[in-house]
Amino acid sequence: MRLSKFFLPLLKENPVEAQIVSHRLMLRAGLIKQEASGLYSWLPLGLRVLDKVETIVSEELEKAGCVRLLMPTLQSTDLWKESGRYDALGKEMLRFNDRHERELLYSPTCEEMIVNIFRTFVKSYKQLPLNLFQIQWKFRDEIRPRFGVMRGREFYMKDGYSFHSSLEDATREYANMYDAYHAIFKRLGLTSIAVAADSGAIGGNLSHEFQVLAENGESQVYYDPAFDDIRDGKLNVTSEQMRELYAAADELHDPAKCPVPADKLRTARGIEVGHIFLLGTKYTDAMNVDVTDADGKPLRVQMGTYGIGVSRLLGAIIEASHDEGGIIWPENVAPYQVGLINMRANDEECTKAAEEIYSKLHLAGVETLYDDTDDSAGKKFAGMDLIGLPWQLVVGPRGVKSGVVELKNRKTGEKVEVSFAEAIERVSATTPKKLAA
Ligand code: P5A
Repeated sequence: MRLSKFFLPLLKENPVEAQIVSHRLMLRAGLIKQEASGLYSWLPLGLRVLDKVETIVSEELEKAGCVRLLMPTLQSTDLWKESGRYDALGKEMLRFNDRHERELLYSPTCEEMIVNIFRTFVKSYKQLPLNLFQIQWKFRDEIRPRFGVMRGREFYMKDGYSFHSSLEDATREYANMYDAYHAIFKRLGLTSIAVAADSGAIGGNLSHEFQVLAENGESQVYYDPAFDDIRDGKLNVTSEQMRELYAAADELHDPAKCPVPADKLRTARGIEVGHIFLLGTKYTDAMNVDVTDADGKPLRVQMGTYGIGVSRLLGAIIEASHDEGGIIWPENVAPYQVGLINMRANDEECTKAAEEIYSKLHLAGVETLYDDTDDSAGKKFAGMDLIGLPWQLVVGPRGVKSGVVELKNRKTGEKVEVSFAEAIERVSATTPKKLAA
């Protein structure tokens, strides 16, 4: 993409309304624009990252055996009256009437709708287990939207729902999702800790929040120091061993029952990027959902539900990966892999070299943002640092004469002078490959 043709409104000044670094950087780097409290437009650069996060979440879930579908953002309130949750979400749930005076709501979550889809089509235990998910906009009229996309009113959520013929099988799937979530967050460049949590208005008897530790997190978490060693690569544990380690959200932490001695216990702030729930029969009881068992008798269906804050993840990734200059995108979610800077757009030799490198990067399948504008070098460098692409490739008049360009790694700051061919080779070597189907 040529910057001269792109739409990248960067802000020079720190926006006053942004209290935390990720919100500030998302506004300054032209990723989002606030439209009203808790409502954001996704500008082209932000949308590219959102798409990449969505793709990774979707690929990993399909790998773990889940099947994707899509439900509408609006639904009738009838099903919520049936489930008994019509009043449970109170003012967080946005309700309104259509032209026929039928009451609708903007989905804050979709347990009722998916259960209704399930009972329409699935009649036999032989069709189980089934794990369906969507990635769709949700609306919750949060009392205090803040920190940009971190706590929005409209936000993008991955919501998954699984159906089982026994509680034992639902518990197995809960563990499967627990592992899939760790894999997802790892691929996004994040380390997550799963903490025992309260299941709130969603319900069920067992739930875990996936927390990414960050100073600006809204949650307080308590955990075994072993998690720090796992994060730092000093300790390797199996998924079963990890699930045995103590980790609890604020509301469930009980010092009297905590097996980790007080002087060893770690506490930190965290961003809740995911939340899984073992539901049991809460919704299938309320909505009367059975399948037939092997003897043709009715069998009550067991469920689990699994959420990921897809839009919130962008805030979490930036909180975990930035410096004074701006964002540092992990390769897997970077909107482009390389920023190609033509230092002298009015110099014929320079432009010829930059154009040639641009087309070779394109042929090599490397997503490139090519700054072909006639802005000053200083502005170009600051802009590239701010938007945080993994690599910067600088084409200047001096280097072009001797056939070299400067390759800068955004994360380490390391700069090397290399031939055109080597620069292209190095950048394409780190370009994320698509997951094999
Ligand atoms: C699980 C999927 C649920 O809604 N039902 C369907 C269950 N869980 S949850 O914990 O309430 O939400 C899932 C994840 O969504 C993100 N999230 C938010 N992101 C941005 N702004 C918000 N206001 C917001 N509310 C929830 C969180 O990451 C949460 O874990």
